[in-house]
Amino acid sequence: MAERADAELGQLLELLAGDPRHAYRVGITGPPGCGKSTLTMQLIRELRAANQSVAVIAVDPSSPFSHGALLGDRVRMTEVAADDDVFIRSMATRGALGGLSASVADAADIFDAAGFNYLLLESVGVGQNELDIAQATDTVLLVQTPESGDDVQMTKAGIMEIADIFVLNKDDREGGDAVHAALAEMLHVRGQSPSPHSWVTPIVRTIALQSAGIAALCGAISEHRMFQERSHMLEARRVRRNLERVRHLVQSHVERELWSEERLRQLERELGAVGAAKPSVRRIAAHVLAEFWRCAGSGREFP
Ligand SMILES: Nc1nc2c(ncn2[C@@H]2O[C@H](COP(=O)(O)OP(=O)(O)OP(=O)(O)O)[C@@H](O)[C@H]2O)c(=O)[nH]1
Ligand SMILES: [Mg+2]
Repeated sequence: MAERADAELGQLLELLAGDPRHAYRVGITGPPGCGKSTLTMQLIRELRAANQSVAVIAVDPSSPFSHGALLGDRVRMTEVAADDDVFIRSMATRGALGGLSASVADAADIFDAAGFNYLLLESVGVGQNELDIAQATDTVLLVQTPESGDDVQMTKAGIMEIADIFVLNKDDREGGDAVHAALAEMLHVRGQSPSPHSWVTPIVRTIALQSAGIAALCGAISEHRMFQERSHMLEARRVRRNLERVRHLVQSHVERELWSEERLRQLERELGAVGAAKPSVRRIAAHVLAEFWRCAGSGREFP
């Protein structure tokens, strides 16, 4: 429903607004096939054992990397399908208004109001996705594997920095120690030192297929949550998130108003007109803006 972003959804979100409940949002991202879905399944088990209800959104980035893996995920996830306190759905990002973070945030509002304790958000890390995940969640798990040795050095700094917790999954395979060392070195270079005011990104080693390391991972998530609550960073993170959402909504509304098909065609004609001296692009832009403000001020519709 949140993908439709229509008036109905707007009304529903309006009704839900002001509900003080919050599902704690955990993002699980990392390269294709690193074990995100398997880890998600294990986290569901662990959280259910602690009597926590869990909603899961598996984001399908509609990219050539996903190879229809989501279908496989769904099959595996039928294991928990009968449990009323677990809700799983996948969302396509293709064509979603405002991209991943906007539609996920709308869906998350609905899960909040439904009273879920946790919301897990799985998304394959490609391009902009990781940054959207960080935007939409309270704790980000960045999953690596023993095979991601060279990637640790190569991954853009900005991506590594979104990790609140590193998960080194598939630790049953060769090479885990080297990747662990590379991650630890990177964190050291970043100058992380323990203090009550800064979070030291832990590296948790797991074998999701064998349920190994999952309790430690849940422990790390709880600690990050408590750290953020104590330091009021959680509140700040949620305020920042909502600020971005408001900004996005306003921006896309203004964009839609400004750039009708008709206006774009008209501008194309103006810019392509032969003969008479053409006004500069700056002058045309100023003209469009002036017209827009005039209409906004007078309550008239922008032509
Ligand atoms: N050896 C080993 N294999 C694992 C482990 N965890 C997951 N796998 C396997 O790795 C493959 C991919 O796992 P998924 O959980 O689907 O990975 P994913 O990151 O969700 O994949 P995408 O959503 O396609 O990006 C599957 O065949 C899993 O069984 C592990 O700890 N050790
Ligand atoms: Mg998956």
